[in-house]
Amino acid sequence: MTKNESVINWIESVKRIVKPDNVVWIDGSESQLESLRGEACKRNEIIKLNPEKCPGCYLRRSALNDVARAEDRTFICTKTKEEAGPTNNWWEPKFAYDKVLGIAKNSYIGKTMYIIPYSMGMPESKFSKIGIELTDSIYTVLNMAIMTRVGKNILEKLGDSNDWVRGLHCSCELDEEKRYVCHFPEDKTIISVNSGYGGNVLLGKKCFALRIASFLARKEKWLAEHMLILGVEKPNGEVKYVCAAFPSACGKTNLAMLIPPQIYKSKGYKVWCVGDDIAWLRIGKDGRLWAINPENGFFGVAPGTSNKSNPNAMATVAKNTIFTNVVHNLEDNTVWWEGMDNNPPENAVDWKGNPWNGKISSERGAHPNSRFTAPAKNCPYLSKEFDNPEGVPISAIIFGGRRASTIPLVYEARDWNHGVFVGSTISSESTAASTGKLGVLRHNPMAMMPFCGYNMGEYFSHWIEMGKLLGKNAPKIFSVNWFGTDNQGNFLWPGYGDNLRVLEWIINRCEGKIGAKKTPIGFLPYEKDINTSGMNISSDVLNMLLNVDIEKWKKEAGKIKEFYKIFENKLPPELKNQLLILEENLIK
Ligand code: GTP
Ligand code: SPV
Ligand code: MN
Repeated sequence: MTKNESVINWIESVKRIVKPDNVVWIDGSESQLESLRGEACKRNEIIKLNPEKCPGCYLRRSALNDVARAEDRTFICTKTKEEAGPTNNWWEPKFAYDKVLGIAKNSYIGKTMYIIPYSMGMPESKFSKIGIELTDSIYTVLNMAIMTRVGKNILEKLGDSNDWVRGLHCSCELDEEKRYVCHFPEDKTIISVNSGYGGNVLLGKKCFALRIASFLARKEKWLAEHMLILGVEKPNGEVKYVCAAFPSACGKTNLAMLIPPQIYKSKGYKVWCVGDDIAWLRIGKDGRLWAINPENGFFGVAPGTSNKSNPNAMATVAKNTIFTNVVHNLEDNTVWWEGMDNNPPENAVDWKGNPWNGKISSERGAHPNSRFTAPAKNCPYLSKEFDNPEGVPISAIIFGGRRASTIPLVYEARDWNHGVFVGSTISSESTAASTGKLGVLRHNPMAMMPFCGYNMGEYFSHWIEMGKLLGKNAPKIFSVNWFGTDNQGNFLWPGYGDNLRVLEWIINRCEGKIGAKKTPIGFLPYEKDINTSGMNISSDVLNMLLNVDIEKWKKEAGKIKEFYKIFENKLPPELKNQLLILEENLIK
């Protein structure tokens, strides 16, 4: 497939370690993928679903212990610990190579090595980057073929260059105790052993497009971020693009695929999806910030996705989609998950592979982190700029998390550095997207805590530096929180489509069309500027959503101060200063 010596030599060196029986190059053709699907079905690795009701769709049940990213087993292996920083697990590279290659040794005996050449970003784009993943899992091949641009043409584009990211995935025994995801950013290499779960093994996604890419982005002066990208089309046809960083399972896919409420629809508003998870942002020739989505598909949370909450996502998963760890409805060989509708199947198999009757079972049928892998082009509202090699110009950056209280529905940062402060102080309740306890409030700066490939203190400095480079072209920065609750734990804000009302306020602010209330934490909306028409929300509730509770914020500032300590002398002075400003504002 290629004469590239760096590629050939690396593959040969890995073959000597893992010892595959066969080697298959993935050429990107539909015929090859179709024969792999057939083979995986024969081996019971995937199940072909009803070809009439879900054409081209498959179901996968993972090992019971392998359902989410393993953050405590994910390592950044840089020469020094300081380079990885206080928020990453660190291993010395030689130690890490010995450890994981020791586990990988001989693990392909009796198996086939699949070689996947892929591009993150449009192959034609100068922003894109190439990777090659070796895997022993057809499920991984099929997912990568949806999530990235895969095939022969990528090798042609690579030519004899040595500039590509090496990825090795070994399923091994799926032994939790020997599960490791190791990144060697200095060698542009990723090695993942003993897992089959998305973020641990689709090496183009979090491992490359965030951890390795963020490491490169600092050097090359751009940003690799855990962000959705969307365009709001106004009635006059003008489209404004924003990107938003929320932690895992906090609403990126849903916001990216937002369907406007009726009163907006009838005026002619549309929302276009450019990406739902990752953005690569660069300063364009015109000095503005431009974003591409390096992915080619969606790896989305299934539970809660319904024709009511996200009809766009439902349309996206209607064909050529892989479902992982959802319910198998045996009546008609389709799938189901909690929150899809109020009609769970009776004759079904749950995500664990056990018989399941949704009408009487007290246990859930789909895993809370069950997922769909669907081609981007299935999305009815995919932006026509999705494939634009230049990306889209960004007017606003939004940060958010899952917070029951304290953080208002929306506010605007005073300037770039304040915005970086706001991003660096995101905290969110933990979700099922990673292993560990649920619902624990944790700091997750820029939603990148699990994904930053170097010292996060330096990452903050890089953000400050990007603001200097952008100067007056810097997008405005906002904070949102869809998850505020009342005393009974009910959400105060309906969310989903109604989030467009908040986006409209954000865009109006970017265009300088409306004023805002100056508060100790930043600019908050005047109630009248949030369009609530066609919505059933009381002025009291809106008040609660837009309230800044000074006592709670004093506690928040205390927690930020505590959190910032871990960065020691790497914390940029600009952020220290922003914390001082917040503290002063709160006692004024
Ligand atoms: P990752 O793929 O893990 O990065 O997640 P994500 O950020 O794309 O999250 P996603 O959109 O899949 O949403 C995760 C969960 O949050 C789902 O259960 C949604 O139903 C819920 N959710 C999304 N948007 C909203 C909202 O506006 N309000 C409320 N209350 N819940 C929401
Ligand atoms: C996330 O956890 O943020 C995801 C899913 O988007 S994964 O690809 O597993 O990281
Ligand atoms: Mn994500």
